[in-house]
Parts: sequence; C-alpha cells; structure tokens
Amino acid sequence: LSIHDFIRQIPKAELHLHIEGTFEPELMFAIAQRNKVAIPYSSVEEVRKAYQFGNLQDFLDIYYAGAAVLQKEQDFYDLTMAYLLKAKEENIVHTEIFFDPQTHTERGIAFNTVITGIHKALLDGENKLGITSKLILCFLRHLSEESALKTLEQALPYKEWITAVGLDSSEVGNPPSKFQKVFEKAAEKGFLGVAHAGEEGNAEYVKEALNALKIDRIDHGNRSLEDPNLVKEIVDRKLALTVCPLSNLKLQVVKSPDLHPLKKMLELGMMATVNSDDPAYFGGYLNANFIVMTDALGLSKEEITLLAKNSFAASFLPEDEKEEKI
Ligand code: ES4
Ligand code: ZN
Repeated sequence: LSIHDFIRQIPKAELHLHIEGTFEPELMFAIAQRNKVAIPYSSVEEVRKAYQFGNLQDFLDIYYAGAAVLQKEQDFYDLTMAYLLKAKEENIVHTEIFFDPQTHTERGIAFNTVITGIHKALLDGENKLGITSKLILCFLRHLSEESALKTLEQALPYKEWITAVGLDSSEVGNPPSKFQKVFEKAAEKGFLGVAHAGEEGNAEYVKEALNALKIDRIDHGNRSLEDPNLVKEIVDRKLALTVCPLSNLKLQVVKSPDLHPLKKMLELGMMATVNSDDPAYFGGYLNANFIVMTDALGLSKEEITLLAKNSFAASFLPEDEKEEKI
C-alpha cells in the first residue's frame, strides 16, 4: 500500500470543519440560480480565481459573501449532504461540524431554517452513509458578546442537536475574554466549549481561551508553540489541537509545507489532529491535508496512524463509542 493509499483508507474523524466553508462554486451557482439571487461572478472559473487571499480577513470577506446565497432549509441540507458525500469518499467515519448561525440570522434567515437543514442532513448521513456527527455552534467574534448571548438563547430549544459552542472569525483584536459570559452561560446549559485560538493571534489568545473560556479543545493553536509553559500545560492536560495544514498555507500563517509545525507538535507530545477547515476555499479535503503534510514532513505510517487515533480520542464521542472506532 502506498503511503497516499494508506492515508485514503484509514478511518478518520474530522474535528474542525466549517460547513459554510465546504460551499463549492458549482453548488453556489445552482443555489443562487434557484433562489434568484445575484452573485458577483459569472462562472465557476471566476469564483475559483477570486479565491486568493493572503490573510484571514481577506478570506472571511469572500466566505461571508458566498454564504449569502443560502436561504432555505433545503439549501442548508444540500450544503451539508454534499460535504457528507465527500467525507464518505475519504473514509471519514465521524465528523464534528461548525456552523455560524449569525452569518445567516444577521441577514434575516431564521435560526430554525439553518439548523433544521443541517440537522436533517446529519441524520441522513448517519442512517444512509454510516457517518456519525456532532454539531458545534460558533459565535462570530467580530460581533458583540450581546449578539452571541442572543444566539445562545435562540439555540436553547435545539440543545439536543448541539454538542458544543465555539468561537471563530477575525481573531486579532477580538480576544477570548470578550466572550467569557456567553461561554459561562453555555457551560451552565451543558454545552462543551472550543475556540479558534493561536491561528493569527499569539499565545496569549490561547491562554485566554483556556483560562477565561475553559475550553475543552483548541482550534488551530499553532502559536501555542511560542510559549513553553503553555505547551507544557497543553501536554499535561492532554488538550487536543485541531490543526488545519492547507488553511495555514492558504492564509499564510505558515509560509511553506516544510515549515509546518505539525510534526513538532507530535514530538512535543501534543494531541494534534489534522483537519480541513474550509476545504472548498483552501484547496482540498481531509486526505489532501494529510498528503501535503506527509510529503513535506516525511510522516511515517505510524505517525499517520497516531494522527487518525488522535482524531477519535479528541472527539466529543462518548468513551465507549470512541473505542469502537479506534
Ligand atoms: C475560519 Cl480559518 C478560519 N478562522 C477563523 N474563522 C473562520 N471561519 C471560517 N473559517
Ligand atoms: Zn476554522
């Protein structure tokens, strides 16, 4: 078995995936057409050409613009099902999906429309494709804590469908402490917590995510490596990092594949996992992320196996279900 085939066939979990970031141009065109909404591109090629960003904010501007064609429950269903079919092809057997309700409620789409479309697809994903899943509600950190609190209120009737809350969007200037109250409230209601931290922000952002938000898992976390005491805490507490190699390259937080810290993280004893983040925008799904790292860093089959095991160990599945999949 070639190492690339080894990557393709090994069962994996994906723990860092924005459903709005799986929106492929072909589906975007189809949905724009049936909803009769205009998009600023005339062809799929033009959309792909526009997907050139040198940092997080440039990417987010395009990502939010694309999400604006999503209006009906069926649109959210189709978006989610398209990702699940891709996941099936890649031997992803469990996935934990972020969604950004505020991206949609801020433009007048009902919370119910968004979550029901996604949830129905996840049910079909489990029943027809055998893929288990969890849903993580992300607050947009460029908006106010008040808006996040309102979003948490809207989510409460759907508590059974949502496992955790998260924090995404523009990191620098929007530190975790801004959302301390809403994460406290979410914890009281029984939600787990995750947060994007140390992607563009420095190690202080990761420390705040741990101390102020008391998160259970760190999204990205790359810049933790700048603080040895923080690395020690992450190792000692077995906190997982959801690392996203192609995202890091596309957004230039890592300048080239051979400079990526993934292998270093494993060597330090950190529970790193590999994930695709926004695969329609960053040039590849989960296996492509494993492949770019394997080719650049010379990962062995043992290291790939460890990363796959970590993906289940770090998931929010109950312990007995983790055991079954590892
Ligand atoms: C995101 Cl890569 C990334 N970082 C922060 N927020 C996001 N939302 C979607 N992708
Ligand atoms: Zn992300």
